[in-house]
Amino acid sequence: MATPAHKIKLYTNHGCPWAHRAHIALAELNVPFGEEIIDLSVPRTREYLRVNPRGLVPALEFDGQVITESGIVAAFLADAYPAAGLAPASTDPDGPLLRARVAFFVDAYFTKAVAHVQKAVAAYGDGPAAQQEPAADFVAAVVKELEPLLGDAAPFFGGSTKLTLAEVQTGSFLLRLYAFIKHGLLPASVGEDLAAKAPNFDKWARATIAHPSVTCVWDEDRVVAHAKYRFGKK
Ligand SMILES: N[C@@H](CCC(=O)N[C@@H](CS)C(=O)NCC(=O)O)C(=O)O
Repeated sequence: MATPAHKIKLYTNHGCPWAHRAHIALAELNVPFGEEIIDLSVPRTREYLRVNPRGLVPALEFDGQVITESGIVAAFLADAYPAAGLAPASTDPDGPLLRARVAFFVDAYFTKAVAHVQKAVAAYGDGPAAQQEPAADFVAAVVKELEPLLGDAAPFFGGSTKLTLAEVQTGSFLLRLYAFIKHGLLPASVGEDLAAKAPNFDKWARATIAHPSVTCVWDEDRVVAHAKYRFGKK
């Protein structure tokens, strides 16, 4: 479908993990694109609401067509540029099954695990004791739901040597997870327990967050400082 001639513009904010998904996909596609940074600290302009009536980032303009919702944007880009190999075509012999496996993995991370991390980080200002239960629930969810889906043939999903939609969709959240452990926003036990009880996940996640396409718009100091300000003791 796609040729390098497509006109692509991303409405984004580099601090947003959802918009970050689109950046990871675009970095892997290695296609030129324009970007407009949307200031999320003020009401959206009328111009932006015309592009995306929901007012959120990301929004992708592709040859004048607007696509929103980060998961849909990422999947669209993977489909529009099949040669980049982010996802097999659904017409490939194994395509439907591989796509279903990736979709299930991403769904499991976001429906079973992420809420526990968010709860633990939100309890940062209440001290380590308040973080213990949600932190342990997160590790338990990873052990039960994610670890069995990852072989030890990392680095990337399904033993792939290059990023797939699984890493595109989770990478920005994994960056935050490991940065928050490193900077004390999450208990150190989360890192220790992941390494001990979910070694495949830990290996896969560490490979993912080291990938240059995943770190493309990542500003660790800024994200950590913002989280400490937002969730620290008031
Ligand atoms: N489900 C959306 C979530 C996007 C989202 O929540 N973006 C936030 C920034 S991280 C946003 O635009 N917030 C602006 C607002 O709520 O006014 C997606 O995946 O694209």
